[in-house]
Amino acid sequence: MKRVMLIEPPQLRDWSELKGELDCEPPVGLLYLASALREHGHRVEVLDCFQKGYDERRGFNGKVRIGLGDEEIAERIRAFKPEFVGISCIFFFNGTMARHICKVVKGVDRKITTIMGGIYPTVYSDEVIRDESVDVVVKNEGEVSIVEIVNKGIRSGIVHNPYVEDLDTLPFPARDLINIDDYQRKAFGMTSGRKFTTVLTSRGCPFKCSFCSAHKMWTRKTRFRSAENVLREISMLKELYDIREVHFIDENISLNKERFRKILKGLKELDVKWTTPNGIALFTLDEEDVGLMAESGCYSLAMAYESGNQEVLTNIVRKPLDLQKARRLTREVQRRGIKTRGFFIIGFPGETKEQILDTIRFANELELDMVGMNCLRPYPQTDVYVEAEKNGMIRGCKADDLTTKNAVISTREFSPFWIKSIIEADRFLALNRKRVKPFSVLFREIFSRNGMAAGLYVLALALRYGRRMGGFRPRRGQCRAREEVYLKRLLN
Ligand code: B12
Ligand code: SF4
Repeated sequence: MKRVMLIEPPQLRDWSELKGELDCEPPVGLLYLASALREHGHRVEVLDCFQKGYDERRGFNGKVRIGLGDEEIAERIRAFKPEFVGISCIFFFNGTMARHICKVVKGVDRKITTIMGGIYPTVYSDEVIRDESVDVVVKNEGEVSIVEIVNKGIRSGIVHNPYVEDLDTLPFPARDLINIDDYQRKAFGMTSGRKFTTVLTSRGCPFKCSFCSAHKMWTRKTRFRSAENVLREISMLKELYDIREVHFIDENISLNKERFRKILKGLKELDVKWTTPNGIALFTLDEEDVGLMAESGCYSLAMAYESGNQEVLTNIVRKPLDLQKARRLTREVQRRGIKTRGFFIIGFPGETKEQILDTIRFANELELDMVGMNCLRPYPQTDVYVEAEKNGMIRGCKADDLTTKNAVISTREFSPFWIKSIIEADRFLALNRKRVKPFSVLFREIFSRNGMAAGLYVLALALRYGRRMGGFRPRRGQCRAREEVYLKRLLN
């Protein structure tokens, strides 16, 4: 039996990201590693520095570090006395922080073996292994490798194992090592208020969107857990932790229709609400699916449209999404009373300013409940990265710079500054204004609340619609005309 500590590092963010509530979800990857290690008789502790120090902010390398401080982390390592410490880095822009935590571990005891895994060390393995605080780098999926390292006592080098073929053979994530109650914040900006947690039902996506880095981690072959295995996990979550809502964090949960529909049927029977905060691929769905999703407890959906211009979507983003279909399905989702959130990306090499404005018009037209307008981050080894680098569009850009609000690409058409100003402009463009809901949805929302809560909700609605009718807030038609004038100004 060996003692292994698994660490989720603090997160580095841009100061501008601190405006809203930050998402904080359980480190599912580490929990999968923990259960694999425990199956082999090892003792494991999980330290989520981001969650444990959620309210702590410190300056770090010109950014803000959110999470526990070094002294507190060192103290916890001293208390557990691990022989191995695994550090996760699933974000490119958190690489410097993850390496810093390896240094903290070595500061406690140089004899502890540090292991780093996740997409950052997978892509930058040769560079990361040269860091004197990092002993072992794991490429790609971690369950088999971490067990091999600890069992064999591997103390240095790059470890790379084949993928687990049958995901049903993996034990469920060791959620008893965290406190699920600590993760009940407004995850990804959405929750219906029930006790929730995240579940992963598949790994990998076969599509070739030019900006996406998923295949670097999982390849383009999708491996699915069986519907039965997924439903068993959810039923266990309900029994053990009283979970009433599930957030599916798959890249593409609806890819295999038959399996997806089986999961929907099971969710309905389990009476659990659900959502897809990481996005659902609209091009894999039809109207019938949307109906089944609503009936099975889906209350909110994030949808990845990326662009509102078909030419950009097809030829530059290379996402197989038809915008007419996207419009139709979005209306259907809204008609079913499901909340909508849309993800968009602007600033692709080859995109024109006018095409970027089409994306804003499209986002506006859909009247989503929430719009996530992001600038393109050229993740290493993706198609957009290769093209932008070849054409000198991202000079001097490092992994640390690939944060959500930071534009780094400059083309003949636009500068990073222009892209940033468009992102900032989304609040003037009223993209996130409240949608006028159909009466059937309003009634359902009122009657699903009881007593006092229903009364307050009706009052809030009356105020909102009163302001709109009284002319304090522009009506939809007026808003569009005003926005169009604003957009035209942005072109210059
Ligand atoms: C949950 C989640 C979060 C959670 C993080 C929770 C956590 N600590 O894990 C929260 C809400 C905090 C979050 C935030 C963001 N996220 Co996020 N998130 C995810 C999501 C949906 C699931 C992660 C997960 O659990 N995967 C499942 C597990 C099994 O995989 P895994 O974590 O990669 O772990 C495996 C391997 O990587 C490896 N491994 C991992 N760690 C270690 C450690 C060791 C020692 C070893 C040996 C192996 C190992 O083994 C694991 C098991 O096989 C992914 C998408 C996805 N499906 O992966 C996006 C994803 C990671 N997020 C992404 C992004 C962009 C963001 C945000 C910028 C979004 C935003 N606009 O705010 C922020 C940034 C946060 C920040 N500044 O640091 C991108 C990252 C892109 C990149 N390559 O950098 C992803 C890939 C989504 C996407 N397709 O674009 N996110
Ligand atoms: S569909 Fe989603 S996960 Fe698949 S390649 Fe495109 S962006 Fe990546």
